[in-house]
Amino acid sequence: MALLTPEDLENINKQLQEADSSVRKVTGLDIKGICKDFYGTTPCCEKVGIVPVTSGNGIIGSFSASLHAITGYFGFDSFVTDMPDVSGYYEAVRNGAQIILMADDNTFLAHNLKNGKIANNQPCTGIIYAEIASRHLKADSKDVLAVGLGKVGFPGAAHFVHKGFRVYGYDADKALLEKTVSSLGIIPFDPDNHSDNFRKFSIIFEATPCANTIPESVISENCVISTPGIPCAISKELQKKYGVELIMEPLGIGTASMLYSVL
Ligand code: NAD
Ligand code: 2YG
Ligand code: MG
Repeated sequence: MALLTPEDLENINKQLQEADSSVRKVTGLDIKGICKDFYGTTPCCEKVGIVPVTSGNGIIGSFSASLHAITGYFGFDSFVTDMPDVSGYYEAVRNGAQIILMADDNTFLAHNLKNGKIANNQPCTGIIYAEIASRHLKADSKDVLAVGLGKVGFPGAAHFVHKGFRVYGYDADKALLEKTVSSLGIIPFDPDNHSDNFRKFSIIFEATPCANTIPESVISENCVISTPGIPCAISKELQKKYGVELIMEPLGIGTASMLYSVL
């Protein structure tokens, strides 16, 4: 399980602004615009209560503060509770929170107490990164390479399939790849094995906890790499060499997806 670190969350506002500008360049809409269009919701006055959680590996420095900054960035009124855990939950509800945001090591949730809707970060992240990539205005086809088919990657790959894309998928876990090929009907594709169906892609979606998972040979000039996976799937050198438009941000895009999905 790969947990966020305070270093990942440094300058979260700047990271969000940069991600927003890449999303705009690729799709013509900003992150808010995509969420609004995709979920068909708009925030009005929902107050968000952010509850720090101490269980497992404990509180991640600046996690709650980053969520506070992110919710503010997307126009939500939010507060972080003084107390963590159950006392913090009680405090959030008593202080008028309509939506609760909280995470332990395994689950990061958004729960709208008014309408009962609940969201999990992993599928919401996979789906929104796939949705952004699917809107690549200059894509040369509806073919996409999906690398990493786990808790974030699977729902992302499924979203592309649902939108009518031809999905080439890869996961280092062969059993998982086989299972996904049969459940989603995607095409198995090994980026490191130059077999018959080897080719380049103008849309790549990546959701692994590893670096350098996208070899140079699959990258088209000016392709979009939409990747929630941390650390980055591709080196700065390759990004520059191929004019890659990178959509990558550690927490905010996925959180926006969760929030809009529970409105
Ligand atoms: P997971 O463990 O469920 O899935 C990761 C998958 O990647 C696994 O199936 C694994 O076999 C595969 N994998 C590992 N190395 C690979 C390689 N070299 N090539 C191909 N596949 C490989 O993890 P997850 O919950 O899906 O999270 C994936 C990543 O996304 C993590 O880095 C996590 O921290 C990150 N994440 C980011 C955000 C965000 O907002 N940016 C949100 C949630 C998760
Ligand atoms: O309240 C806290 O400070 C901690 N209990 C938060 C723990 C979050 C753990 N989860 C992760 O680090 C991520 N894999 C999921 C967060 C989504 C964005 N990457
Ligand atoms: Mg994110």
